[in-house]
Amino acid sequence: MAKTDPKTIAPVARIADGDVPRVIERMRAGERRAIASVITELERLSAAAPAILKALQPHLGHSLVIGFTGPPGAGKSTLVNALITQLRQQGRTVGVIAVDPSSPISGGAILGDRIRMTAALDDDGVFVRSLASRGYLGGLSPAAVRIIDALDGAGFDVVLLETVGTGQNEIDVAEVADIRVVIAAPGLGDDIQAMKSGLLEIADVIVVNKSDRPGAEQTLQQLVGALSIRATMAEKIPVLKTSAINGAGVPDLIATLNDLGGKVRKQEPVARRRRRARYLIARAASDIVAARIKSGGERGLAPLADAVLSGTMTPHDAAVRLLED
Ligand SMILES: Nc1nc2c(ncn2[C@@H]2O[C@H](COP(=O)(O)OP(=O)(O)OP(=O)(O)O)[C@@H](O)[C@H]2O)c(=O)[nH]1
Ligand SMILES: [Mg+2]
Repeated sequence: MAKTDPKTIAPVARIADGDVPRVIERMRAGERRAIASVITELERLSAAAPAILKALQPHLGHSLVIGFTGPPGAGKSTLVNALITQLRQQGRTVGVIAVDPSSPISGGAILGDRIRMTAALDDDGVFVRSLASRGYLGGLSPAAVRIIDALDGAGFDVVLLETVGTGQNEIDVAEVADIRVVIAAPGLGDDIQAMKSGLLEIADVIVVNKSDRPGAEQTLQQLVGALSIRATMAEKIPVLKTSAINGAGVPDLIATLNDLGGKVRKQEPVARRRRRARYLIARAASDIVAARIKSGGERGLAPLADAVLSGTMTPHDAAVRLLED
C-alpha cells in the first residue's frame, strides 16, 4: 500500500453510481482516500450505498473480524492499540472500528485519539474509523456493520471492532464478529457483576486487563467462577491476563486469537458474510416494523385498540393484523 499522511485524507466527494466500480478498484488497491470515501458513503447510507454494498459482495469474507467489548475504562482502546502494533509486526494489515468510543466517566479516550498518539497512523497497513454516538440511519450498530464490509472489501486481514459493553447495541454488534473478546479489569466492581449476567455469554475469550494493578488475579478468579457455573459453556473459554500499557500477556492473547482465527478460517467465508447480511436484514426489518407501528398510530392502531378493549381480539392478533396492512 502506498504511503500517505492520514491527516491529509480529504473529505471526499460524493460517489456517483457510475463511479462505484472505479472507486472499489482504487479501494482494493489500498488507496486510502477511496477507502475513506466508501466508508463515508456506507456510514451515511447515502444514495450510492446500495450500489457500493452490491459491488463489495464478491470481495467479502477475507477479514477476520474480532470484537472487543467490556465496561467503560477497562482498557479496550489501549489493548486494541497494543494488538495493532503486534499484528503489524506479524505483517498483517488491520482495520479498526470504534463504536461509541470515549465514556466521560472512565477517562477513556476516543480510540482514534489514543491511536493518533502512536506510530500506527503513519502506517498504511492500518485504517482507523471512530463512530460517535449520533443519529445514523438505521442505528449506530448497522453503520458499524456496513463499515466492516468496507474494510473487508478493502482487503484488511484483521478488523478490530471496539464497543462499550453496556447496552443491547453492543451485544448486538458482537453477533457479527468472528471472535468476541470480553475485556474486564480489576476495580470495576459492579461492572463485573453486570458482565456475569450478560457479556460473558457472548465471549469467546475473556481478558482481565490492567494485570499490573492489584486485584487482577481476584477478578480473574471471579470470572472463571462465573464461567464454571454456566452449564451451556461446554467448551472451555480462555481467560487471560494482560497489561495493555506494558504489553504483558499481549503475545498470549494474539496466540489465542490466532488459534481461534484458524478455526474460523476453516469455515466458508460465505458463513461470515451471511452473519453480517442476516444482521443487517434483521435490523432493517425491525426499523420497517417500527415505522409501520408509528404510521399505524392514526389509522390502524385506533380500531385495533377498540377491538382489544371489546375483547374481540387479543393484542397479539391485533399486532399481526397491524403488520399485515
Ligand atoms: N494500569 C493500567 N492502566 C491501563 C491499562 N490499560 C488501559 N489503562 C488505562 O485505563 C484508562 C482507560 O483506558 P482505555 O483504553 O481508554 O479504556 P476503554 O475501555 O477503551 O474506555 P472506553 O472506551 O471509555 O470505554 C486509560 O487511562 C488507560 O491508560 C493497563 O493495562 N494498566
Ligand atoms: Mg475506548
